[in-house]
Amino acid sequence: LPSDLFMPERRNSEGIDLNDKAELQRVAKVVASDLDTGKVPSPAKAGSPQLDLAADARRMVGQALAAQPAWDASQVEHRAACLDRLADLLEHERDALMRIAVQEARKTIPDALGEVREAVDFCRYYAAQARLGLQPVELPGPTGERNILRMEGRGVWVCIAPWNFPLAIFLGQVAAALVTGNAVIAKPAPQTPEIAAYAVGLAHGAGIPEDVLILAPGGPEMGAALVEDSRIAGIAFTGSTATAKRIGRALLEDEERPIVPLIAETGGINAMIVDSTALPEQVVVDVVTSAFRSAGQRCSALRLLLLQEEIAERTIEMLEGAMDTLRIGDPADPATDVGPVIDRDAYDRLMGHRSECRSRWLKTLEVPDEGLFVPPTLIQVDRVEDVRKEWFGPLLHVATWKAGQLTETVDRVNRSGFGLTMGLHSRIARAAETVEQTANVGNLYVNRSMIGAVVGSQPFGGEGLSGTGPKAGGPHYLPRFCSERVTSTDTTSSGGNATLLSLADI
Ligand code: UN1
Repeated sequence: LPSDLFMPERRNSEGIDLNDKAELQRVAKVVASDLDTGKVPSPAKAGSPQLDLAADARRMVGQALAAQPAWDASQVEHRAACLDRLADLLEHERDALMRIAVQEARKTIPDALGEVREAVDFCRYYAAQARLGLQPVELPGPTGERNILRMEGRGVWVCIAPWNFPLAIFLGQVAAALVTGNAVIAKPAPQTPEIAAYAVGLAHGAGIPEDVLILAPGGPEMGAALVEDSRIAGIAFTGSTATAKRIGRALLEDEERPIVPLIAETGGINAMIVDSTALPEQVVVDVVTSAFRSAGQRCSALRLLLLQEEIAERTIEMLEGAMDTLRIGDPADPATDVGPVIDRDAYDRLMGHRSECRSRWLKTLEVPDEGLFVPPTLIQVDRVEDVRKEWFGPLLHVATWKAGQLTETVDRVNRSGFGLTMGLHSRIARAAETVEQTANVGNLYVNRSMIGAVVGSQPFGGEGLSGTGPKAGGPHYLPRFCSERVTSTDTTSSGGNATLLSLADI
């Protein structure tokens, strides 16, 4: 991809120059000026009663259906330019967006900054990809006919976003569906409606018609009502595996209904394997970042650390020391490393699991009394198989493996059925090759942290229970939102041209 078309503005793996303390302080001041930082915002209400909801959903789909053909007929360049303008507006509104991300999603300042940057990157990247890949192409071949392949919008897409990337993933899905010529009904997570509303307002300001992008705030009932409408042409969903399966079932249930694509990006039980040749200091930094940054609330985050027996004790000791340096507290304070979790449900679930494992804690931390802070905790487990669920928070399970059992260890991780991210720390090239060949994951990270995939360079998404692909922020994402249409025309003088002429004459 020519770099003048797209270059993420990233200075490290997440684009945040964390050493630029002055910039972080400046941003934090702006963010804090409008925050009542002591208060925990209450989650948004689910919305109107069920009946109105179904009618609302139908009305929105109808509205979008009516608007989509004109949008699809507009030039790719026009739609891409809208995304570029949206990226400019997001940058212009960065401080306001960060403020909402801190308040509503409880993001730390560096995470809120990363959130806006990633949203900008998605818009610019998909604009660039659309300009490159959505033009009609003539396909060569021996047929003696002219064959034109066109990529067109499919119709109305429903995009359902998670609360953990309420701007970046929300807009990433929406931008991809829009630039490919679809109308979109965008349903944010019920925990994060405000940042979505702000973003949709900016998108309209960037020239995307209001009927082409419609915001549908609400809870699971709203999602279900939209999915049930057989007129929709596709669903892009990021969230839990269970919900993705429910959506898939709903889409296939009705005999009469057209078969439409579901793009799902779901969870994982992400493991990092560390062998005895790994550089201990780097391992510690990367484990702490991968497991505890964003309070562990990323689907890419590390859940299961697998240490080669020989180095287990020493690594755990170092990790315990490193955990003591984590600052847990108010997300609006730029010095904070770990903020609260998203809501009471998440808190109760995580604290329940943590209590059940009490006898196996290797290390846990003190947290502020008020607010939904889950103490970052290291939990010892005997076997890979002991972690059976994705625990979406700052709880890290640790097990050991024996020298000579690298392939078997990867196989055991694979058998969970999830396949999102995996990490490897090793200085042995052969080990990296083995893991690369054996791991059934979408994103493998070698000798680095497991979070912070960069749009355009590190397309993100999993296998198996972790999702359907294609990878977000990668070169194969946009085509999945399109219908491919091929027109084959006989161009010989005795063939189709003559027929077309005489038809035109009639
Ligand atoms: C998610 O948490 O839903 O690599 C995805 C990362 C992010 C993607 C996480 N860019 O950490």
